[in-house]
Amino acid sequence: MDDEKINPVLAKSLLFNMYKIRQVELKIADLYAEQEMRCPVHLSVGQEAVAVGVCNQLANTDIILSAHRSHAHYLAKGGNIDKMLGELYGKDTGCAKGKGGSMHLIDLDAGLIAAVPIVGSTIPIGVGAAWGKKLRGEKEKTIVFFGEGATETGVFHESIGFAALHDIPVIFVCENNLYSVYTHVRDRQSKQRSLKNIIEGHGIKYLHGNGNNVLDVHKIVKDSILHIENIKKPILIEFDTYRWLEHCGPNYDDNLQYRNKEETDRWINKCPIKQLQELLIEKEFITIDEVDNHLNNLEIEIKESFERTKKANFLPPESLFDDIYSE
Ligand SMILES: Cc1ncc(C[n+]2csc(CCOP(=O)(O)OP(=O)(O)O)c2C)c(N)n1
Ligand SMILES: [Mg+2]
Repeated sequence: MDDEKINPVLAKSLLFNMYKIRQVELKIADLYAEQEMRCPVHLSVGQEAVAVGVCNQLANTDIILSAHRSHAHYLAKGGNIDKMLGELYGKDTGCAKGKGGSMHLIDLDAGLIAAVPIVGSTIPIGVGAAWGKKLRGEKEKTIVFFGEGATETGVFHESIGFAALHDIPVIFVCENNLYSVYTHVRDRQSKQRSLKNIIEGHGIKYLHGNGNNVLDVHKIVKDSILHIENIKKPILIEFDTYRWLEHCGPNYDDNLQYRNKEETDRWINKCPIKQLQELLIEKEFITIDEVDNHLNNLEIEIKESFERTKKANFLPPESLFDDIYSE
């Protein structure tokens, strides 16, 4: 990890936000078997650095879009744990009143304007939202998160072309975790395919970074924000990362044999949280006691949030048709 000129306050805030996401998701994994969360869950354990490195420098009014794997993006963007768990438990405390579930988080207060599990589907929505902002002269930023699998959809290519044509200042963030469900990228894309060439072919700036190094992510995104503010054109950043757990669900999936343990272990070793924690302890920016204390408080906060959520109500059946159309 490049430890030159680390801002300790920033680094601690990045670390604490990654802890929060990791702890919440591990608790979801832990309690999933109780079958009270009745929606599928796609956990981001191992991928926290991208969400945090990007969202830590966004304002509340900046907007993000996500897909099926959206918990990290929502929490990193300032989303509320109760409102997220409410959604997973289908309770009226959820950010979509429990009607959406894990794959349809939406919370305008946090600037998450859509998370939709149809792969690629939020990319044109993000481009449209950013275009609207441009036409209205609004300065808030628009960031669209998607996996490398989404770059194989037609709508991704149409959206990129449209954003380039109209100089729409949107930041596309591609989290390349090598897999789309159970299929490795080498079994889906030709050897010659290059996302960089595709993007640059449209005249869009392409950047690439280590998605397990939150300081790197933060720096690249900071530069990208300056780029879109100055040049007022789109940009795409591809981050390499890895999900530790199964594609959908709370478990490790070594038994499925579509990826081997050596590969998984290698990535687990590159844990974004462990790397930053070790660096900050070594630099004496944080002490073990401070870490333990923070993690204990976090555990209590999360436990209480689960307890409140379990006790919360479901919406009454007669509200089924509410909120379908905007008033
Ligand atoms: C249009 C469409 N095709 C297929 C699926 C089934 N599906 C759900 S998630 C997923 C994998 C997407 O991979 P990627 O975009 O790399 O995201 P990751 O799961 O790795 O975060 C697929 C194929 C879907 N939801 N939508
Ligand atoms: Mg993927």
